[in-house]
Amino acid sequence: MSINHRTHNMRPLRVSNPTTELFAQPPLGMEVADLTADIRRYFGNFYGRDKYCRSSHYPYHSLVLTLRDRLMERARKTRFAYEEAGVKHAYYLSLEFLMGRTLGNALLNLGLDTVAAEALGQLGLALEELIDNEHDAGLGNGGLGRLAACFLDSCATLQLPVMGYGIRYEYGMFRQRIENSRQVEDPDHWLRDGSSWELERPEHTRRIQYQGRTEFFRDAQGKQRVRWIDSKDVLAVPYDTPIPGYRNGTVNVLRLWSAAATDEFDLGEFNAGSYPESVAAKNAAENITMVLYPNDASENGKELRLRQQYFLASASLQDVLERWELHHGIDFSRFAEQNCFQLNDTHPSCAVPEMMRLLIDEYNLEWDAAWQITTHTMAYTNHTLLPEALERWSVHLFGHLLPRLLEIIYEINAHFLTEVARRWPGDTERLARMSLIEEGPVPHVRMAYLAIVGSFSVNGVAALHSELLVQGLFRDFYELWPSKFNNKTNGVTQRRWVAGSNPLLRQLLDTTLGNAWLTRLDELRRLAPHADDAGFRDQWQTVKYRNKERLAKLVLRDCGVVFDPNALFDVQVKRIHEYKRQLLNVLHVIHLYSRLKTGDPALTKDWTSRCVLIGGKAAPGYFIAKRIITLICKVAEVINSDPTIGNRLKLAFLPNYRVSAMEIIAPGTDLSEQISTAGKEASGTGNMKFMMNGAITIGTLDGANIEIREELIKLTGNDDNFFLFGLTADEVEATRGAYDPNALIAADADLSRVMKLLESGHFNAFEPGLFEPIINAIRSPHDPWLVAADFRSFVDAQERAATAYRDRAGWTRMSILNTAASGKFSTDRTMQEYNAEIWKLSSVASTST
Ligand code: 26W
Repeated sequence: MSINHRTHNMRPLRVSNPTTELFAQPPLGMEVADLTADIRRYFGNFYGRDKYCRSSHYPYHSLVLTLRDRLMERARKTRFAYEEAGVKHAYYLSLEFLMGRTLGNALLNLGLDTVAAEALGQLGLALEELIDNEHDAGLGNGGLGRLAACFLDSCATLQLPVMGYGIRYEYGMFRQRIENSRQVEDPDHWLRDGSSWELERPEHTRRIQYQGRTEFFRDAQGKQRVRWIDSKDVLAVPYDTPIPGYRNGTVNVLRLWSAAATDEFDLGEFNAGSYPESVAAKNAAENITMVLYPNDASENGKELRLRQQYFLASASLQDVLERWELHHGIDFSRFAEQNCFQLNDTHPSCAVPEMMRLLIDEYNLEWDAAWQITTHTMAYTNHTLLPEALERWSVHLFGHLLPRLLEIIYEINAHFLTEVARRWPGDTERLARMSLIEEGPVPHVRMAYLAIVGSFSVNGVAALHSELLVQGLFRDFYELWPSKFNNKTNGVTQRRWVAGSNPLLRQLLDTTLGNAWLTRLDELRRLAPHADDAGFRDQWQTVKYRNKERLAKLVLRDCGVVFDPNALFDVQVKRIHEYKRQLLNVLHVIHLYSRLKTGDPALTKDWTSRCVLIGGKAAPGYFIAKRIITLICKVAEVINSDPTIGNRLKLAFLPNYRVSAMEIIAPGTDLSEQISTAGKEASGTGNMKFMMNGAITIGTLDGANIEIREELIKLTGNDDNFFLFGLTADEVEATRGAYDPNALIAADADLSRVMKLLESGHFNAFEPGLFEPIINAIRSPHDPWLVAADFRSFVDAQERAATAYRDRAGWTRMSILNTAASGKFSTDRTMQEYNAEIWKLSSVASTST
């Protein structure tokens, strides 16, 4: 039984005898001469350019195609190796893959970095320039999307059969400009010049259904079945991007789906005599993958977003099921042993009912068999505790767009609630609480509950977060199925976040420790003894200083602010959100400013010069977050233009924070701001990038900060290497209802002075009332983020940091120890845990390196 999909603009390979002869070829050379020959051929013959070509565009694409050839060769070998070994696969389903740039990472992982630099040199080109001109693939909002990208790097490095499935957005995360101290969003048409890394695979096009209705029918065997008819269909065309492991011959695949109209879609309209309308309809179909939604924490309930989610889930499942059918026929008895889907938050959770639909309606399985397979292949990762970020879809919208899926969800719910009732007879409140349908005037489907019920594993992304999930949000489900719940603390890949972004540190680590840390980050532990070696500290400090110069250059170029590399570089970069408390950071900066302005020498005698950098995007509809950006910009203007302040304090807002900016920022940072209200940041991953690069954290006991601090304590036996402050998650909860920020402000002279400055209009001379909403938020007893509550302890921690920085040897020691203790935060460790406890895949060595 094969799924009835039509393939469109497909160019099938119809060779009478498609033997291996067709693709048998000797491996491509990896020497300088091999690269120059290929680059020349692409430049001159494929692109047809010559000595008159002045643009770096063609040399860049010629280099990329030269590398892609080598990646494709390895991707094929890797696929065949997996196939021959007959191993289980995992599929990472994610609406976001925040890949950033690819060139530098591909060269590093292929082991071609020096060879390529030399080859280009011979051709009169500078590799660094080509790397710097590459556009970021910004197909993600923030942490969740970048995590997916780091996961892929680690899976390929660990030689795990893992494939990424996502959406090929035409427009990625918006580009942020600051105009008149306000965020302005520009579209990011990253595909305008095409991406040479990807390969279109039209032969694997899938058909996706929307709308229409369902009907019962009897099949040839007289069995009652359901079909989904009169639907408006859209095609999903896959594009594959190769994901190389670190120098191991393995190349996995990230498959991104792009929407295309079907042929009959417009034909129908055309026959009805409305050609322009038919072309418009075609456009509407292709709109599905046009743009990434830029909300990182609050769901907005837009129909197009649900279309995207189903598009990804359906195309990816069809892809996997059809490949299964090709190799195993329609016997699905071993499917769950061989396949696993990891859902990156609830965004792809349509996969649960879609899997049921495909197995039952398309492959004719019985409900129980289909449910058995579904619940043994799906695993769900939660990335947030914020209630406003939990996805719910109105039943009405859901039923209109995906009628067959809604029926299936109702049936899943009926089976599920029967199980709940058996376990807790008569507990009707619990039934209502746990139902997949939230009742009310506008009933909703609860996507997180759907994901939990449909999965065999549910995990949070840091120890505290996983604990809070089972105590709070998912408590009822934990009582029902305690063994489903587990923790997988996040990580980041050291290949991109140390080796690629911090070449000077890479060099120092290599000469000190050898290069095993590139695949076993725990090796960094061996740095610890060197922290007591003055000569080594000098080398470490020199590396940091050079990286601060590089960062200062970026700040000057993009903010027009001069940062002196001798000052303490204090950095907070992440999405702008109230719970992340950029506001607390600004209040501290205002506090420092007001101290300097008193002119009282007692207050400023041992001053530590400080450069504060803040960067991040606000969701376009998030009013208060945008106003916080304006506050940062306005405070920066006042401070930076005040000659009495001079170099003692600088503040800059970095526009358009993105992956490639972080590659410059993390290595040049001294102090990493991780200051969320405890219990709100699921994990954080920027905190890990900073730590690996030798920054010291100032942070609350939140997310992975807790584990960062624990690793430092384990390594050193003390907690001297982390600037801790703030209420704990328990204390935050206990404060609710009894919070009086105005009393706190009145009782604290420093905070009073800061609020007075803010309220006096000092930072908004020509726009009275501009910061009223912010002032009100701080003074509100309902402020969920408790900014005023943590001010005192934050300022004290900042003072400890400033004092510590004045002792350069001591600070450098702390810096080294932070890098030394960061081994746990490699996604290599994270992926090994997912694999050992959830996926259970075998690693398979590829035949080439
Ligand atoms: C429905 C819109 C939407 C979109 C994205 C809601 C929520 C999200 C994500 C949960 C946002 C996100 O990126 N979360 C972050 O995930 C990281 C990786 O696990 C964590 O390190 C961060 O703490 C978490 O905020």
